Amino acid sequence: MGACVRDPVGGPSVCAGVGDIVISEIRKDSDKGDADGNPTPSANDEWIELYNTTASAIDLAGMNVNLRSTTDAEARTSFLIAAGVDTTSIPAGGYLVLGKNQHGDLPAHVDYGFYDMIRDDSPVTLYSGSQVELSMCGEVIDTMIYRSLGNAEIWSLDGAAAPDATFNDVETNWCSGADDVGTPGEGNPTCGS
Ligand SMILES: [Ca+2]
Ligand SMILES: [Ca+2]
Repeated sequence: MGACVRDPVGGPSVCAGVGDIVISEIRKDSDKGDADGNPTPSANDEWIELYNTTASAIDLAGMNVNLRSTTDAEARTSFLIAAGVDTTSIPAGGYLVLGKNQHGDLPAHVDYGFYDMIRDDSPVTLYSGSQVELSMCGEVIDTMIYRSLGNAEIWSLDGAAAPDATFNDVETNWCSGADDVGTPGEGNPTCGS
């Protein structure tokens, strides 16, 4: 992890390095709001699980999460993880779950809510056939791509090894869960088990 000069308008105090934070599991929901069509927290909402590969906690405030379709250049959006109400620090060797929920009104398995970043004309969602990219201090920290995922489906990085920014580039290292609950905030099961 490399330190960077603090941005004068409130950027991150410390920048995560490439591969420090890894996308390890996602739950897709193609609706504009959450899966219920409202912001009330529930187990049905979209989320993205991140893993900290380093030996230090990292404050993710200032990290951008970019979502874009791999087939439709117009289908793209992004949101910034902002310091404030919700948890933005990801523990060493631990997880942080970003959920499509309102700040301060989160289900138990979500640490940070991004529902508030949704505008009617620009829904934040995991597009079907999507690239998810994390960037911080102008550097891409991790990217993962999946080709297709049905609504309310879980996509989990194989839990046989610790999440890794290169390992998660390979689609065959991911698998769909047997249920639509997944393991947000916890290690993933081994694919095929
Ligand atoms: Ca990657
Ligand atoms: Ca998990």
